[in-house]
Amino acid sequence: MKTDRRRFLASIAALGLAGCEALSTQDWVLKLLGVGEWLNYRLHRLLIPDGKLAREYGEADISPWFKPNGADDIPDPDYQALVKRNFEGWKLEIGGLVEKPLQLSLAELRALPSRTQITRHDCVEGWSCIGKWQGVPLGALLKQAGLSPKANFIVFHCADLHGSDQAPYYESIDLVDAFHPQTILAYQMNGQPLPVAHGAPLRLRVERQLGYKMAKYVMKVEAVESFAELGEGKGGYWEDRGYDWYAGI
Ligand SMILES: Nc1nc2c(c(=O)[nH]1)N[C@H]1C(S)=C(S)[C@@H](COP(=O)(O)O)O[C@H]1N2
Ligand SMILES: [Mo]
Repeated sequence: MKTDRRRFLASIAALGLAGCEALSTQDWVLKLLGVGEWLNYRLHRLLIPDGKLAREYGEADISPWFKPNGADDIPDPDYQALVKRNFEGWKLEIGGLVEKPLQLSLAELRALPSRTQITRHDCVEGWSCIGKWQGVPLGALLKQAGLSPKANFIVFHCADLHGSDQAPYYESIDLVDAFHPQTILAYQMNGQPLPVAHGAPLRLRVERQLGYKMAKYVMKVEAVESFAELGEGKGGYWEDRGYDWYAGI
C-alpha cells in the first residue's frame, strides 16, 4: 500500500515537472481543479503534442443539419438591433492582461488572415455534428494585443444570460489551447455568415475540447492570471455548475 501511494505521488510530481509551461499556470490549475481532473489535464498536455491537430473532414462529411444547443437566440433588444443591422457597429474587445487592448469590427476581423476547418463537434450530451468553420486564429489576435507574461488563461465573455439569476455564459482555456492552430474565432459556418443559432457574430472553436467550451456570442476576450474571481470561480458557466474545466478529447 505504502509503495503504491509513494509511486502515485511520484508520478504526480513527474507530471507536474515534465511540462515546460510556467509553473504559475500549473499552480493555478492545480488549485482550481480536483486532483483527478488535474491529472487528466497534465496527462493530455504531456502525451499529446501541443500543436497536434484534431481530425479534419471533407466537404462530403458536413452534417446536413447541425444541432444548435444551449442559447440559440438572445432576447436582449440591443442584440436584436445588432442582428437587424448585420452587426454594423459591433466590436470585439480584446483586453485584460495585454499591452495593447484591441477593438475589432466584424469587417476588420474578416480582413485578417483566416483558417477554415471541417471538424466534428462533440457535445457532452452525447451527440456530434460535423461543420465547416472559418475564422481568425485566436493566437494571431493575442500576439497583436501583446499578451502579458502574467496571463495564464483566456476568458470568453458571451452575450447570453441564463436562468433565474441571469448568469452570463462564459468560458476559459489555457494558453496551449489559445495558441493551438485550430483555435479560431469563427464568423462563418458552412460557407455562410455564422447564424444567430450558432453564436453570431462570433464564436470560439477550440477543436480538442467538448462542445460547451466553444463559447458562442463572444463579445469580449480577456487575458487573466486566474479565473477564480469570475462567476463562481470554476472557469465557465457549465464548470460553475459541475462540469470539468478541462474537457479535452
Ligand atoms: N454563449 C454560449 N455558448 C455556448 C452555449 C451556450 O448556451 N451559450 N452552449 C454550449 C454547448 S453545450 C454546445 S454543445 C455548443 C453548441 O453549439 P451549436 O449551437 O453551434 O451547436 O455551444 C456551446 N457554447
Ligand atoms: Mo454541449
